[in-house]
Amino acid sequence: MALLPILEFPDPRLRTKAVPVDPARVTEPAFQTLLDDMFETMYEAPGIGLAASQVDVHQRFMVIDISEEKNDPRVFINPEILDRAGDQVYQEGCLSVPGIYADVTRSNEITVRFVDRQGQAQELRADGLLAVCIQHEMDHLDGKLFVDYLSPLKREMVRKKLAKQRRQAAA
Ligand code: QAP
Ligand code: CO
Repeated sequence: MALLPILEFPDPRLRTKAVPVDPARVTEPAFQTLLDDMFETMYEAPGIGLAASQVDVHQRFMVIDISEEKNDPRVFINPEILDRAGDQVYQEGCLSVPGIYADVTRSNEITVRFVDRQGQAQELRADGLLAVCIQHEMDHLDGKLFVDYLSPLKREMVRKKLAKQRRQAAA
């Protein structure tokens, strides 16, 4: 097991559009180890979701665990949203934008098709926080960050705040 470095805004690599995973590769040891390393990295942060893009792997998958007890690990490979209903506003954060939180409006309920860590096709109806998290992580796979929903001025303030945080951490 290993902790993976997380890319941070405004790193241009976070803008990469991820390519689909070959489902035949999912059960290979190298891919399973990468999933374990992503869970370890997410739990250590601590976070509730981590997309492969955030650890500089530009393939379409993510790990999520929204449970309090951190005992409900979920893997979504090649996710696709089949259906959406309603809107919800949630105050989001992101391991790639540390210390920044902002309200984002997303679908309240989604139906998502994906491949699980056993390589099996699945369909899931999700709402509430899980639905938010899936949509947030799927945005990463398309090179999109939650701060992109903010105005350009607010996004610039976020960039400056992160630069200052990094300067102070280094000093
Ligand atoms: C995405 O985010 C998400 O700023 C996952 O200093 C967020 O795990 C989906 C984190 C909210 C739905 C709702 C953020 C940890 C973790 C920080 C995360 C930080 C330390 C964010
Ligand atoms: Co994120």
